[in-house]
Amino acid sequence: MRMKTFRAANSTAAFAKVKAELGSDAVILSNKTVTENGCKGCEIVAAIDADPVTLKRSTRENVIEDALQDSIGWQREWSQIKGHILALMKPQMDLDSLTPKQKLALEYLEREDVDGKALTKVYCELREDRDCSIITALDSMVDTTPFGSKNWSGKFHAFAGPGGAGKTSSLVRLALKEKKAHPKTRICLATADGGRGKGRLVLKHYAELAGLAFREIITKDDFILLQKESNQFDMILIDLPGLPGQILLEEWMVLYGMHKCSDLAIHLVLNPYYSTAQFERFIEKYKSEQLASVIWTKLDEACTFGAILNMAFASKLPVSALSYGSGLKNSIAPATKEMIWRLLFMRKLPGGDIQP
Ligand SMILES: Nc1nc2c(ncn2[C@@H]2O[C@H](COP(=O)(O)OP(=O)(O)O)[C@@H](O)[C@H]2O)c(=O)[nH]1
Ligand SMILES: [Mg+2]
Repeated sequence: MRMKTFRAANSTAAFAKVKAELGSDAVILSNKTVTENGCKGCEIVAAIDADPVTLKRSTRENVIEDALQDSIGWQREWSQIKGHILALMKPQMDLDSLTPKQKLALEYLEREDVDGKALTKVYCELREDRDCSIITALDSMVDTTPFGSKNWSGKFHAFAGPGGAGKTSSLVRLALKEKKAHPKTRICLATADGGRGKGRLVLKHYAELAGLAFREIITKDDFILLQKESNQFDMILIDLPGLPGQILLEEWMVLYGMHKCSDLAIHLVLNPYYSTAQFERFIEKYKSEQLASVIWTKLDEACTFGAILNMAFASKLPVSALSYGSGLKNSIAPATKEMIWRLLFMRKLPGGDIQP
């Protein structure tokens, strides 16, 4: 067994070092807060069940062999198989079995980047009933739970997603919206994204301006503390970091002790213009029992909105908010189905603007 101690500014950074050096099979033996030169940080002791002498030499052949055996390779292969199955099914989607109006709607969705899986489902619904409108067919495929204390009774809300997706700004804007609608709500903004600095400062700044509480989560000890004082708050919004390369959301939640919090909903923040392969990767990376909704951002920068339907169908998660601008005001809305239909069929943003 090989054991090593890793230190970094927070658990995310320390865990990224563990993964990079010891790989995915490393076992965490301890994970604690340490103070060095007056600054709090994280120390992880990890071990791997391999003798360094017997570790494979990093030759070009070994690297390629490992890559071929990697699970990502397998995922790609599976994704290709699914692609082939859909390609085989497509000719069987006899559009002429639909009414001209239904056919037009289906062709429109394809142009809007609705993928094969979702299109096949819509086609099957329409074929069943010639009177079935496209909205009726889509209705069972998309769900919304508008973000806000009215619809979300849980206390903890964590915002996850790739770096730059709009997690911090969505969190701040939704907190301010909630505060405006219910001034007495006691809101706490917490950041677990301390490492990079900027997101943390933005959150702290707005918390101070709006008179909201602010907490920093550097290791799991800080989350334990936050849970202990949670009866002071009605809503706790946690900003998660963009997870480095190999780190999965589920393991990150374990690292910070958040996986056991039954009162925690994770909202996945995404932009509609990522590639299909990227979305498939995200579904794997952000898989979690606690995942409760998708927040779509940067709608004002997208030119098609099929991804909203694709993700809703693939993940079965409701959409909770739609963001359509970078400013603080009038740029995010708790999601409703009408908004999604208007986006999908009219390219009309929740604020009323039409996308070219
Ligand atoms: N155009 C546009 N920009 C946005 C939107 N949401 C966030 N942004 C911008 O995207 C950038 C990254 O946002 P941020 O919240 O820091 O992303 P994070 O890394 O996921 O926390 C910032 O410059 C935001 O102002 C949106 O809906 N539309
Ligand atoms: Mg951020």
